[in-house]
Amino acid sequence: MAFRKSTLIFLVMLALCGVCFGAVYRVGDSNGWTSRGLVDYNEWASTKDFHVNDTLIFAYNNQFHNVMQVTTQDFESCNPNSPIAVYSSGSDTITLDRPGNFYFLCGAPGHCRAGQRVEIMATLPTPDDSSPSASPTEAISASSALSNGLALHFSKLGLGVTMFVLSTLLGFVF
Ligand SMILES: [Cu+2]
Repeated sequence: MAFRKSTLIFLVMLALCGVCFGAVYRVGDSNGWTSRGLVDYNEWASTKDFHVNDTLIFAYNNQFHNVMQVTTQDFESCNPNSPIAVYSSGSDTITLDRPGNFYFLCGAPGHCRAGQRVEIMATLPTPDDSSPSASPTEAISASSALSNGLALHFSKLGLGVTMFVLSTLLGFVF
């Protein structure tokens, strides 16, 4: 019985974490974070619906690139000289920890001007977001459809585990 209880507690913790983690987006999908003109990052972002607690992954070669979070003004003017935060691991995970706009650019000379910058708007999650008919993404490309699907799958997984654990819990109590 003690074993069962601790297993149960573990499962509940797991389920709660599954719910609190948001979706994960790889910036630029398979192209990653690049200055070679392969990705229009603002177009990429416009096909997504970012929420607080979602995570961005910037993947790139850190010999050539980095990620700087900057102000609106520095984003517009491609100014890398007063960043809010700098990331340079080559595989940076950044959580959207508040609602509002986030501005990222690559600080390597010329890269921002070549298009290596992205503006992300994070909104608070609403219960309506999981209904497929509410999503205004009819004409999106196949690759972004795939990542949207994955993101949706992640959040549904958390919900599924919660439902499972809750029903198991109820089975124990009654
Ligand atoms: Cu760069």
